Amino acid sequence: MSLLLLLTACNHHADTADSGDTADTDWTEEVALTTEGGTYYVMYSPTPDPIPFNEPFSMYWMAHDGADHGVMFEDADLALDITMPEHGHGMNTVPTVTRDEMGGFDVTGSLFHMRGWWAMQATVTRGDVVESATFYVECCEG
Ligand SMILES: [Cu+2]
Repeated sequence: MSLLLLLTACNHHADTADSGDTADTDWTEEVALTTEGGTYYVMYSPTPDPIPFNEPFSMYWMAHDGADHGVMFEDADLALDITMPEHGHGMNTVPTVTRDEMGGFDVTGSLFHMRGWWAMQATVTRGDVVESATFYVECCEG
């Protein structure tokens, strides 16, 4: 657990260094992405869907091997860093990540308190292989 916290801290530091320079960001909403090293194929789905404004929502995350609908790892760990890159802040809540018996992750307690673009950096750790993918979400319909 301490390792995950450290990784989250490091990622947050990188985000902070980049904040204010989002001109090159590809603001595209995806629900499935391959991590930057090609090792993991990460998917998520929110509940409710679409994510509501200023209300708690849950997510289910899955980490597969590098191929779409490949093997879902049962022994991976997931850390999320959820921020608004254009504003340099995160959420006011701390989500809880719980791995289920299938190897997926129930994430509860997220809340988007501002409209605009949010970035969810998902970092998957399995053994020595730590890779991330960043999912963008525009908050919110309605
Ligand atoms: Cu904001």
